Amino acid sequence: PKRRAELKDRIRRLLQERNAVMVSHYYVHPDLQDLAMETGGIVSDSLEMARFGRDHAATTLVVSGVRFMGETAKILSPEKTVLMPDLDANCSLDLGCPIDEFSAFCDAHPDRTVVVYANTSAAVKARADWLVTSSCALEIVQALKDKGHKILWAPDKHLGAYIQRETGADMVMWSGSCIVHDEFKGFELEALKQEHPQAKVLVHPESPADVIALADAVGSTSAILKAAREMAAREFIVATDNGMMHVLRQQNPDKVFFEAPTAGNSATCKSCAHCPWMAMNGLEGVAQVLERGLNAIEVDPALIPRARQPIDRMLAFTA
Ligand code: CIZ
Ligand code: SF4
Repeated sequence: PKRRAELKDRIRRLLQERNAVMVSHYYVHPDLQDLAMETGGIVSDSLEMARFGRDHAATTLVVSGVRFMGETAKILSPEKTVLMPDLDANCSLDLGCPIDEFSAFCDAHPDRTVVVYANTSAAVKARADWLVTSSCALEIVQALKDKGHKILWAPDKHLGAYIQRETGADMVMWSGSCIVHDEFKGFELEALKQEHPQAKVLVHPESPADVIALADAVGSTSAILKAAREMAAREFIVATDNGMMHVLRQQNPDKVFFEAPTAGNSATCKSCAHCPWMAMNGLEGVAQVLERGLNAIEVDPALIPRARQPIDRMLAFTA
């Protein structure tokens, strides 16, 4: 605890010295969430992280999250220094959608509007017409469908299938998944619901269809937070990364939150639903990168103007 307090003090001082601000995702360690809030930064989903980073006056952004979040920040603010605690923090959706294969997929469907999830590389974004996150994907695809567009969707197959069911849009899909949300299990969730019959079930749409089917509310991290605040229930079962439990409990001290079951979730393993890449972010890493200016995210300058187009469209749509 002493070491933790020292690290936090050092980070506070370094943020000031470096004219830097912290931008943390809901799935990283609670220390990094709390420190971001205390020091004038933000804890949020990737959409709001991107907007905040773009609009903030700091010249250095410290992005605690995964690689695509740092890259998006850099694409929106090439003049800022974007530091990440660990450059190896990646994402199975990004890794599962390499640009060469994705480009060939786009070439095979030239008549379709290309909509990609934020969890992708800068090169994939540079092939896209629209970027979406889970908090705006449904509205954006609905708007495109209403204008007569046929969609090419990548990379998350569960989120894509959910959006297709909800909007009826004509979509061809890449077959990626999130290793965290893909592990939630419908059968076990049904059993947990029976143990807690009053509990409302909140599900992130990167989860499999049989898990989504059991939900009382389906949506992005921000939608899950809103549902937890607004629903009258006292108990909730939550199917998303358990990093979210911190802010859920902070915002709702009188309510009880259970983690939805994953394959490995048992009496001995209560916290399986946690992204191993998000977990690579820590106080030590933040202090080190600020101290030494390490781990600056670089994006090929030749890609930036094109990769920025779909991001700007999304930010304008959701403004
Ligand atoms: O699962 C993720 O990485 C999420 C929820 C990203 C985001 O858009 O905040
Ligand atoms: Fe990627 Fe899933 Fe980790 Fe999010 S939780 S960064 S989607 S692997």
